[in-house]
Formats: sequence, structure tokens, C-alpha cells
Amino acid sequence: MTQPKVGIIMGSQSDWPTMKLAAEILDELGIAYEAKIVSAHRTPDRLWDYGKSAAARGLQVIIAGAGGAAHLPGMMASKTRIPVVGVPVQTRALSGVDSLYSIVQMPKGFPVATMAIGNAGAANAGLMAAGILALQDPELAERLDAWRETLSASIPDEPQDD
Ligand code: RP5
Repeated sequence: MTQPKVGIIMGSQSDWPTMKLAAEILDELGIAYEAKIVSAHRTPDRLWDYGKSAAARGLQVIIAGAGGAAHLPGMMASKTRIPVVGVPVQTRALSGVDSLYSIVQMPKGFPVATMAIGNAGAANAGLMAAGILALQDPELAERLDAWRETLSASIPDEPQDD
């Protein structure tokens, strides 16, 4: 089995419909990853063990998504030096602004690279992880450049009527 380079973690099964958009980007770019449910509040020991072992297991980027009182990305950043990319999951009660504020306002010393709320943020987290890995992987860099060119080429010059 290929050693995962990216860990996708999320606070709940209910985050997966959002977080799988990060996984889909990694699939498209041929990046090995794992996906796990790790809750800051419901499974704190799992969070602790994951952060403690992440570097030794060869992970190079962690994408962490959570909603509401979204402490998972920040707590993971406090437990490992591996870059953590945070995804604020959209919530029903407060539309994900709660998640965003919970993730983005980290104290000096423990950064989380915070993405946009919801689906765009999850997909961009996959692309951010790819960009970090591509710095040391020329073949991945080529695939990422091609992915970006394809996206640009798909944007029409002019708007169309429906
Ligand atoms: C957070 O609480 C999770 O990340 C999720 O976004 C939110 C709601 O979780 P569930 O009640 O749906 O399991 O910890």
C-alpha cells in the first residue's frame, strides 16, 4: 500500500460530504492520502495520538475540517509541526462563520492555513496540499500545472444565455 502523504481529518461523519471534495482533488492529482474522523471534543485521545505520530508516519500535510466550535485544526497544529490546512465546514445555525472564526484566529506560534467556508475551501485545501508537496516533487508540479491550465481553459471568454 502507498504511504499516505496527506492526512484528511474531520470532526464528524457529517463533515465528509464537504471534506471529500479535498479527497477528490488529491485523487485527481495522484496524491496518496488517508481520511479519518478525529474529533477534538468527542475523541481527544485520538487527536492526541494522530498529532503525535503524524510526522513519524510520513505525513507531510494535514487537512483538517470541522464545523461549529471547530477546534480540530488548531489543536492539531499545536500537536505537530506538519503544516495544517483548515477547512471551516458550513453549519446550519451560523452558516460556517462560527467554524471560520474558530479556525482562523490562532495565537502567534501555531498557524493554521485557513481556507474559505464549505465546498470551495475543501477543494482548495486539496490544491494547497498539492502545491506544498509539488515544491519537492517535479512530476506532481507538472500535473498541478496541467490541472490549473485545464481549469483556466474551461472558462469561456463571454457569458452565455441559459
Ligand atoms: C463538529 O461538530 C464537527 O466537525 C461537525 O462539523 C459538527 C457537527 O457534528 P455532528 O453533530 O454532525 O456529528 O465537531
